Amino acid sequence: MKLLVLALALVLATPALPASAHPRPPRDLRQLAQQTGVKIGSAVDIAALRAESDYRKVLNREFSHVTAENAMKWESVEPERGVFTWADADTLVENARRNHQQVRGHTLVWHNQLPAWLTSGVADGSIDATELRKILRDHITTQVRRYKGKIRAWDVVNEVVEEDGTMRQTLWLTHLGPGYIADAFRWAHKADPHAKLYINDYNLEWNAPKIETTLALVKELRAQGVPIHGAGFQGHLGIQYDYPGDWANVMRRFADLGLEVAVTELDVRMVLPVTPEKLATQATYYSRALSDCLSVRACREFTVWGYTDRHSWVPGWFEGEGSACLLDENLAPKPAYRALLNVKRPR
Ligand code: 9MR
Repeated sequence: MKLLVLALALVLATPALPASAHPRPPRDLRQLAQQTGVKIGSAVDIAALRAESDYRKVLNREFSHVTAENAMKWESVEPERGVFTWADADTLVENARRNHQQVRGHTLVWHNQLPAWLTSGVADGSIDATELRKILRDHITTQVRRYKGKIRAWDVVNEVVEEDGTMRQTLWLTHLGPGYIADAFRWAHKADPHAKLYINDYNLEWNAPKIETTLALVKELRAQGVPIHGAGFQGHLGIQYDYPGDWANVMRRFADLGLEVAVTELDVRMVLPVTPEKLATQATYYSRALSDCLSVRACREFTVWGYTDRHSWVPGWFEGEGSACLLDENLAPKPAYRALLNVKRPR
């Protein structure tokens, strides 16, 4: 009894700290997003969303933002000219609505995953430049209008700058000239004036020529009054390369132009086999990326390119590499997941 009284007296005598001094660590990524104010997202594999209840459950529990990994790309939504297949994209948007997730639309103008009718028509000359411009305008207008009010942010143009800082010679640039970029943003804005419109790229975290050209492009577009609101950093990293230590500064340079920024496709691959050391290094890359985002006021979203090694583009693209995601094939959290939960917004 005496002991109990003593313990009680001790508890009562301990001055209460303000709640912010020892906040409870978040239970999951959704709570982390609430605590930090940055939405945490994942790319979504629609087949898995439909067929795998465990995948669906974890996605909807953990993530407050989603991006269709492939379902909104042009070849997915208009595989034949004039034949639209929205079912997968609709499924993602509807699942997001039911689970209070915001959506990133990915992607309106890209040089990959274009439908064959389009690329072959341009190649054989049956689609000329005037028609191509109209096709692009219709594509953007149709898709953005369909999801008006349901997509927080669109990747309007994806990967338009080369590694050496020149503009990428895509079918769009060679046939329509550089003005297609401003046009794309204007058409998207007209179709949904409230969506945030992004330019998105990889290696923008560290590659100086790409960074400078992209900044100059954004500056020029803003000067012309083009509705561009965000810069997306894909963030396809690997632990065999140094972490891009200047990333937060690069984000700040875009923010200084009046843009919001986002991490849009983060993953951190490794050369297999997996070892505890590699997983520990991977965890530091993930948590540094989140810390970088949280250190920049304009960083609004932190999205990973798939959350489980069960569905990741990495092994199919980089021979001998893998294990790039936060959760393993069985949806068990890896050290990187736990590391994220411990990241705090800097004061
Ligand atoms: O993850 C996507 C993969 O399933 C597709 O086969 C691939 C085709 O190009 O695209 C992948 O996603 C890419 C994204 O759309 C744009 N940035 C790079 C991503 C990884 O390649």
